[in-house]
Amino acid sequence: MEKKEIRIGLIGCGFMGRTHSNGYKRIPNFFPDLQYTPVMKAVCSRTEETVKAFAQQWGYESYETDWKALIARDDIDAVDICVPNNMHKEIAIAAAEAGKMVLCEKPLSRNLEEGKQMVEAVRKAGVKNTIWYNYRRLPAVTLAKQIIESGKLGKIFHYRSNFLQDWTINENLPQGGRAFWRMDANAAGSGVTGDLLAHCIDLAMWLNGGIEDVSSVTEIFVKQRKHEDTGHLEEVKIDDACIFHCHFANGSLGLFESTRYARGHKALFTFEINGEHGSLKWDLHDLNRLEYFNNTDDSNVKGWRSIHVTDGDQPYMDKWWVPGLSIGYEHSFVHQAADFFKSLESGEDCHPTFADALQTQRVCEAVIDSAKDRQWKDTQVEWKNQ
Ligand code: SOE
Repeated sequence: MEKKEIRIGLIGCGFMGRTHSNGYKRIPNFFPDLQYTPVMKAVCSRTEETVKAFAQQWGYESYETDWKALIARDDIDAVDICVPNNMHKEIAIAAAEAGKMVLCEKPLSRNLEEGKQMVEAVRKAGVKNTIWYNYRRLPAVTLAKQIIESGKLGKIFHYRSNFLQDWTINENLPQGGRAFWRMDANAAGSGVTGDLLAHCIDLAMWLNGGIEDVSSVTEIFVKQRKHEDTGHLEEVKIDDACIFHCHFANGSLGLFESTRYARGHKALFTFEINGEHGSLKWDLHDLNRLEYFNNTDDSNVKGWRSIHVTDGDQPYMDKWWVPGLSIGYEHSFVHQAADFFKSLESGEDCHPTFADALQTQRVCEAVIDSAKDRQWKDTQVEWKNQ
């Protein structure tokens, strides 16, 4: 079969640049039936030495040091944005205006206003777009979605989710710069809300529908940190920790917590959903397992079952090894890339689109506002199971 090539221009060569590049590289090997295939045409980063080395290491044909030059190239079909959040808007809008498809690392933007402009730009240009909320594409998480959609859990009462880390406890850690931009409000927009809770919220709404209103508290534990750009001690303005509760449109209650101060936890992303007939729970540290309690089981064998989601008839797993053999974090990006190319075949959207991710942005903004004003906030979310 003659493949249609999609020439990728990646902007940013940090941690996320690597995850996305790995995603593209695995496509021809593990998704050989796709009609579309990526060509790793160019990568862009400001420092020539860094970007040149990245291009060689990951197999990009060329490199640029100015993202505008990359977008201007005729031999780029899709722009993939892997830079800090404060650059998402400008690059995404320029790429869309140049008629390129746009893939963008999460979160969509620093805030709702920027997100709205990005959504409008891709809508106006009519270009394909997606946001890399990668955890949707882990087989165990996709299986959870299938079980929930089958109605087996019945009426949903509760949804709870955590994302716990501990990497910023050290008060001598700076803010800003290449390594610590996630701690700089100007670069990131928010702290754990946009960085970690955004994942929890994206999954929560995908699995359990729209979030209507929120009430939250946030905390900044270390009030001042040296800024890498200025060298001065500056006020910390990102949320170090955030807890919120909410109402879902389906009548269930939600409870969410995220922090970078949970000593011992590196990336403990979890969710649990409780329905009338059953419950599901999942955790990133054991990402191939889905725990399922089915209240309709015979009473003498009723209990939590631990499903090792590695069989060929479970989501995505027919593409990998043989039943029982695990896959990892990086595969979620391979799956997202594959789903993107598949969506080019079908002409359907590759969810979450920018418009879907804007709904997550609405919740994030309401969470931040609620903590600031110490009041419940409506989210204005419009969710149609994206
Ligand atoms: C933060 O440490 C971080 O890398 C997030 O930015 C990612 O989105 C998350 O998947 C893992 O943690």
